[in-house]
Amino acid sequence: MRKGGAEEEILSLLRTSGEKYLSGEALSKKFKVSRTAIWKHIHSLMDQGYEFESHTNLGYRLQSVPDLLLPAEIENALGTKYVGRELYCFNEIGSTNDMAARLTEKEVPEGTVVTAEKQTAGKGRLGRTWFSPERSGLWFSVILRPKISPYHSPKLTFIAGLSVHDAIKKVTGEDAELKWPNDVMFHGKKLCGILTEMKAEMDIVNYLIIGIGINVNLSKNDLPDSVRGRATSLKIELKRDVQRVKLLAETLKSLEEYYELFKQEGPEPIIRKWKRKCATLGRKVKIHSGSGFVEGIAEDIDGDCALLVRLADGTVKKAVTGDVN
Ligand code: BT5
Repeated sequence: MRKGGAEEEILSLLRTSGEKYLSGEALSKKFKVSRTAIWKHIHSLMDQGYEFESHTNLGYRLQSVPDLLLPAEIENALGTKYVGRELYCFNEIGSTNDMAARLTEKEVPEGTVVTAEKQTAGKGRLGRTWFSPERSGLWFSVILRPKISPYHSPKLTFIAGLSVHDAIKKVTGEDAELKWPNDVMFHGKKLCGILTEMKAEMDIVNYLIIGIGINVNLSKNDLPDSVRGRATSLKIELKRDVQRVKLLAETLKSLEEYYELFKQEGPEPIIRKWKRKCATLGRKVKIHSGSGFVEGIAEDIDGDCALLVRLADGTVKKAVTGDVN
């Protein structure tokens, strides 16, 4: 679903006219279509969740907008230069990361964003499932083309984590925590997961897809038993709904800012900031990876975004990826 045409322009005009009614006649003159066509557009917008006051003599007035991931709503809230300026919004899709990968086969601009109200095959790392129920979370992917070697891709996962952290702070006033390597936690439970995928040659990334899943307005029953104990949502924790469109727009804005910072100054400021928000450091951890596990105290994060763990025998082991318990 792409943004489009007369309907969006009618909406935009009604949005800016605030309390003022706009008559069907004035709208039909402005957009050079019949009054019936205007009426149809208004009804189509109502089907999408917009509410209008209509008055026989005065016309239409926009009353409320839905908190849905609609191009017009996202665009209206966006404060970015290029991230999210090209938008693909779906009601239901397998995985936004997979769709983003398909889009890169065409020439899409850097910063293109794919969103979904629901994913039927949301992915975590290593082929795991990411539960993505309808209209309650933010499930989206951002396409970037950094001129970096594949080896540096974890830094983009850090950028995404920080962006989610900052957006949550801005929208709710609350501090989330970052968990190495790819989670955002809230009150000790998983609120958001990040899946960075890429297409690369030996020493250069062709494109990178940052997939972000944030549990915004999910209630406890929206998640299956298998994750309920370890997962949470902003709504569960704050006991109120949080505006998804606003949170998405803020996340994209932070992401663009951190990405620009990364391009100008390299990874150090990102890693430094990430460490300050990190809940993993200083803790006893057990890191599971394909090759077994490492147990010790999480001591630091190095310039490669790897976790440095001090083992019981005093040696330090570098973990590049894995799951922390
Ligand atoms: C992640 O993997 O945390 C990455 C999740 C990325 C999801 C986004 S949504 C938009 C984009 N499109 C996609 O298809 N994916 C990305 P990992 O660290 O492997 O964690 C996966 C594990 O988290 C699962 O095995 C479950 O235990 C748990 N989990 C699944 N759904 C969850 C949810 N909604 N909230 C919290 N935990 C969940």
